[in-house]
Amino acid sequence: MSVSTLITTYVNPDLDGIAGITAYAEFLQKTGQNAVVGTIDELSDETKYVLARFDFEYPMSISNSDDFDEVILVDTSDLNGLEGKITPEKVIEIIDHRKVHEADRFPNAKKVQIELVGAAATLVAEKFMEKQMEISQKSAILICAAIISNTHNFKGSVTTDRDRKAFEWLNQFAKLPENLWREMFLAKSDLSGHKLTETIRKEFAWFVMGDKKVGIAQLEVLEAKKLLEERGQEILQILEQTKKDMALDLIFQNTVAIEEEKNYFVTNDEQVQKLLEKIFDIKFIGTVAEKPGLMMRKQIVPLLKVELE
Ligand SMILES: [Mn+2]
Repeated sequence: MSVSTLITTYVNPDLDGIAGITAYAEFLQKTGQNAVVGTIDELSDETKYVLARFDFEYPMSISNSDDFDEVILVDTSDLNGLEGKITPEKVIEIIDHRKVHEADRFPNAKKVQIELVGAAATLVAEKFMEKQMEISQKSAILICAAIISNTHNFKGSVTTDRDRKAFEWLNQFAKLPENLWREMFLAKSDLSGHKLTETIRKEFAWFVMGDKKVGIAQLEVLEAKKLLEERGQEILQILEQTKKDMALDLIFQNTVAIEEEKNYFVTNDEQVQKLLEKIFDIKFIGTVAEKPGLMMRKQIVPLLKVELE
């Protein structure tokens, strides 16, 4: 019997994960290996937006890894993000781009590529580039969009030359519309009504650091300042409720203000405020502190870990 291989990413995938698994399945197929793309739970709104924008079909939805012998993970390498739905022993390969990871919790992962580029999808693009292999327009568009999203249109501090090079190469195939980045960021800035709660919950992640369970919400928006002025109280309430629901010790929100090129940290937890003030040399005024530059959660986590462990 032949071995069935699943390519997947974390539960509630974002665009980087979807781009990575779609393109990597294509790469494997072109090199004579078959693997099935499957995703668990709902795709992020941004992913849905990009799929609809280009008339792409959704990847196959699955509940867990039960029907597969082997699993390849792209854009994830920790157990939390998989929510118990992927059997760690089945994972044979990992492609990811975060400093804090748990690749060693997957005992059969013989191939592990973890490199700190802006988008995990960049690592997949490089596989095509190395072999000078043609890539489909669909995979090229998805990876380009993922790079734009992850690097905040190349302004975020996660951006590397490798992301820029991959984007340039891919765009020959993708031929992206000029203002796609603005379109994409506008689409994800719509937090009207209860979209605010939904988005915070969906984009939420938590980590164990020392003896603390730390939750970090992350919003990437065009008009962050306005959002915080108008709905700051609501955000604090959502954080408070999430902290209770998930039995967290510490919680804060990383608000990534794409146009202002700033981060706004939001929390009423004094211990977190002190920690963030120390790490970033910033000052909380009330429940908000601002920091120039665009920093993603995955860059904040290692710095917090050093303080807490
Ligand atoms: Mn990613």
